[in-house]
Amino acid sequence: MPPEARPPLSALLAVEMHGPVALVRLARPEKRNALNEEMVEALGAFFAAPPAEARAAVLAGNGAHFSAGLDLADISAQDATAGVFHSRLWHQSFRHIAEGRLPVIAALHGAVIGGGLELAAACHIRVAERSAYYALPEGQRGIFVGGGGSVRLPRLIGLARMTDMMLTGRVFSAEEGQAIGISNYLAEPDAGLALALDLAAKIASNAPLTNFAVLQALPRIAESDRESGFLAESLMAAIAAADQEAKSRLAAFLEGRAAKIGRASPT
Ligand code: 1HE
Repeated sequence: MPPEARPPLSALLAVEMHGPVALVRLARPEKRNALNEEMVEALGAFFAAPPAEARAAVLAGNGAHFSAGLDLADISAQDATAGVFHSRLWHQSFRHIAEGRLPVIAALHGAVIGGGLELAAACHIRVAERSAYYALPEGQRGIFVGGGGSVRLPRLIGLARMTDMMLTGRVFSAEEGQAIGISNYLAEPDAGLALALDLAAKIASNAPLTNFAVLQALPRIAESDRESGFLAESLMAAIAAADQEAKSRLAAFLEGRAAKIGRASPT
C-alpha cells in the first residue's frame, strides 16, 4: 500500500517518503519526544512492515530535541510485572529497527537521553548535530535502562563508559559522542537531517543483497565464534557475488562505466 494510503500508525509518529527513503519523525515536541507506549508500538509497527518502496530510513525528532527518553509518566505507578512487559515491548519494537529490512540512520540533535539513546543505538548509523548531548539519567531516577541499552550501548561505546554515564550521570557532548563512537558523523546546526537523508539515499542505491548482508549477516558474524564467522562470511560472499545485481555492477566497473572511489567523505 503506498504510504499516503496507509492510515497513520500514530499522531505521534510522522512518516513521509523522500523517494526510496522513509523519513520517520518522533512528533511529540511538547514533551521533548518522550517515548510513551503508543510511540514505541508505532515505531515497531512501522519498521516491522515498512512501505514496499522504502529502501532505507531516517529517524529524527521534531522540535529542539531528538528524545528525552522514556515517558516517565508511563512507569511511575508500575509494578515489577508490568515493568518487565513494558521493557519487553521496547525490545520487540527496537528489534524491528535493528534487525528489520531497512538500514536506519538516526539524525540526532538536542537531548538524546535514556531511552532516546537506546533508540539511537538500535539504528545502524548515527548523524549528530553539534547541539546533541547524551545522558543516561536512569541512576538519578532510580531505574535502569530497559530498551536494550545494556546490550547495545556497551558494544557501541564500551562497558566502562556506559557504567560511568549511569553511575555518575555524566553527560557527553556531541563532540565527545563523536570521539567515543556514539555518532558516525558530526554535522553543523540544522545540517544533520540533510546529511542523514543524503546518506540514506546512497544506501538505498546499494545492491539490496549487500544491504541485507550488512544488516543481517554482519552483526551475527561479529557476535559468533571465529570459525562459524569465517564460514558464514564465505557463504554470504558467494551468494552476494552470484546475484545478478553484483554481476551488472562488476561488469560496469570492469568496462570503465562505474564511479571510482575518491578520498573525500562527508565530515
Ligand atoms: C517528559 C520527559 C520524560 C520531558 N518523561 N515527560 N528521561 C529523563 O530523565 C529526561 C527528562 N527530561 C529533561 O531532563 C528535560 O525535559 C529536557 C532536558 C529533555 C528538556 O528540557 P526543557 O526545559 O526543554 O523541557 P521541560 O520543560 O523539562 O519539558 C517539557 C515537557 O516535557 C514537560 O511537561 P509539561 O507538561 O510540564 O510541559 C516535561 O515534564 C515533559 N517531559 N521529558 C515525561 N522523559 C526503556 S527504559 C528508558 C529509561 C529512560 O529513558 S530514563 C530517562 C528519562
